[in-house]
Amino acid sequence: MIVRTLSDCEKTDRRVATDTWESTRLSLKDDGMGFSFHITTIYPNSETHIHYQNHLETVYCIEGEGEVETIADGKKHKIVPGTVYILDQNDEHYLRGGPEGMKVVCAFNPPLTGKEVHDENGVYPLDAEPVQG
Ligand code: 9YT
Repeated sequence: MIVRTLSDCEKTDRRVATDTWESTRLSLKDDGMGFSFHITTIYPNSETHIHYQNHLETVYCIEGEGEVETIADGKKHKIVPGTVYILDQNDEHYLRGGPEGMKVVCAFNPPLTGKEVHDENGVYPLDAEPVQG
């Protein structure tokens, strides 16, 4: 069994910060779980263009408020605590933090290795094929 705390992980390179979000990866590929598991803060009044073409992601809001706009259809989805959004179609989207930002829990399949950064298209490079359920 593996036991970690968020506060310990935040002090290591498991924590990654950008201009619009910061994220601590509690579990990564090398844990062998088939997914990675992250605690992410979306900064207030931010907008991030994301298109995980190589990853599936599930995101559950635990604090704050924000919005996801799916680019293919222009639909805007309000995100509040208790809301989950599931990018089952590798959906290209804008992720926006509300006035107080938002805290979310994310799971990625395939798992992130921890080294990825979004490229200019909001994509993480592929490390492995997704495992379909
Ligand atoms: C919700 C989302 O995808 N935010 C971007 C950061 C991501 N959760 C990560 O790399 O940890």
